Amino acid sequence: MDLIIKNGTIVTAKESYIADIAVKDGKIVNIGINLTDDGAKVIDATGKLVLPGAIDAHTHLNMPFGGTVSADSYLAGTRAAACGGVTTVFDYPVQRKGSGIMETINGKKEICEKEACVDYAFHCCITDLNGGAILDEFKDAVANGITSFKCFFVYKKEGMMVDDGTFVKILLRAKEVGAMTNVHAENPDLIDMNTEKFLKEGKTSAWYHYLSRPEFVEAEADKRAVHWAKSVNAPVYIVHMADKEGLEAAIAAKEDGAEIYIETCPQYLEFTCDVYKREDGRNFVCSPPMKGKESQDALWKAIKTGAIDTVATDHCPFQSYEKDWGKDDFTKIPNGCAGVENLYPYMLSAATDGKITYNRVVELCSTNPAKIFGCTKKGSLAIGKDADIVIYDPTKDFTISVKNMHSDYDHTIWEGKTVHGYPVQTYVRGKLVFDNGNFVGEPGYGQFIKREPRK
Ligand code: DUC
Ligand code: ZN
Ligand code: ZN
Repeated sequence: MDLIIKNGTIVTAKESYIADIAVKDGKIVNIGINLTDDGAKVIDATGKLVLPGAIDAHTHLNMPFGGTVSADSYLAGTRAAACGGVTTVFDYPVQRKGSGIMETINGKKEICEKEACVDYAFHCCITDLNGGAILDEFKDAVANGITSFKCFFVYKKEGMMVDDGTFVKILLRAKEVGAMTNVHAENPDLIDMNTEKFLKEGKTSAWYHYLSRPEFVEAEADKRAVHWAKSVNAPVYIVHMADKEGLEAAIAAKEDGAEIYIETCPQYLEFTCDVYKREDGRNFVCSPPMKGKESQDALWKAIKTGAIDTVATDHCPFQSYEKDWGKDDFTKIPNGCAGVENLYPYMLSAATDGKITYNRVVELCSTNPAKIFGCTKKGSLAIGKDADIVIYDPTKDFTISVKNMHSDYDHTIWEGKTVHGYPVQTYVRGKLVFDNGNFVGEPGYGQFIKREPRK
């Protein structure tokens, strides 16, 4: 035995109970009462919760975007992940016209082999079918553990958008090879129309970022994604759901038996569109933008009822000077905000406050993403699983500041937010990577997760 975590309250998606966990060679090998230590390192977790590491199923690390590159490298982003109790990140490399899927993924994998501090997987964003060759490559990608592909309904000018015909081809082929199709749903033509109008009228503050992509812009695209998925009977995973109308349409389709998964993000649960009226509103610019209170209430309701499947971050920070490019023109603000280090503490704090259960947080942030995306060794504290473990102190208050985060960005939308309860230790496959406020991991320790195809 290498490690025993004793007397903590073990939390799974289904139950909570006091027990010891034994770890050997990076795996959970036993769970029980009064386990003998056999010379293993012993951690006393009395009064603490023992949780499976979170899986952030949505990050954009080192991503060329908005005229620059997102501020967190794979090293910085995964270091921050470790310090927030995230033991696996799913990043979104973007396939460009003329490039192959594995060519795109292998480039990122090479960087991660040197830099990643936690385990990692990739969804591949498909932007061009290369005359059909990409669809042919899906099978090979799945055989190599890349079992999810993303379509952007937006970012036409950036060359990332796919049209409906392409989307349907991807849906069908993904289903055929046992993969999932993820979708960023907003309507690009409405965004362009609104943006042009506001710029002509001299309406250029961050508030107009929201008004150019309000609730309807997202709802139309959510409904379109749902409609196609239902029509061709293929699974779809809607990323960063933020609006009530689209959410309700997706839930209704799920209730009708469609295979639809819904992700939302902490920023939509915490902030409303009012942030765009603030002097520093540009720092909150991301797409889709935060919406009104009604949408936020609907998201929380769906978190509570179980209709939302996952919470992930869309972590894509930019430096202040880059956000400042859009001080007088919202279209020049690089889209994206920080979040990977705040995901688990924020959601667990909601549980500490009694809004939801700890079990539900584990389900949303660990068990469900593992199941949906085929990470069979992750997502739960059970014998045989990877020892991705977070020890959490529910009594420890923590006020988030850029000064106590572990990324490379210079500001955070979460500045000043106090969460109730905080991780004290994070283990990735049995190795301690975060200890009482300090990163103690190692770049290059993180491993690529070769995922299982869907059945
Ligand atoms: N939205 C963002 O805000 N940033 C990255 C990509 C995206 O879709
Ligand atoms: Zn997106
Ligand atoms: Zn994203």
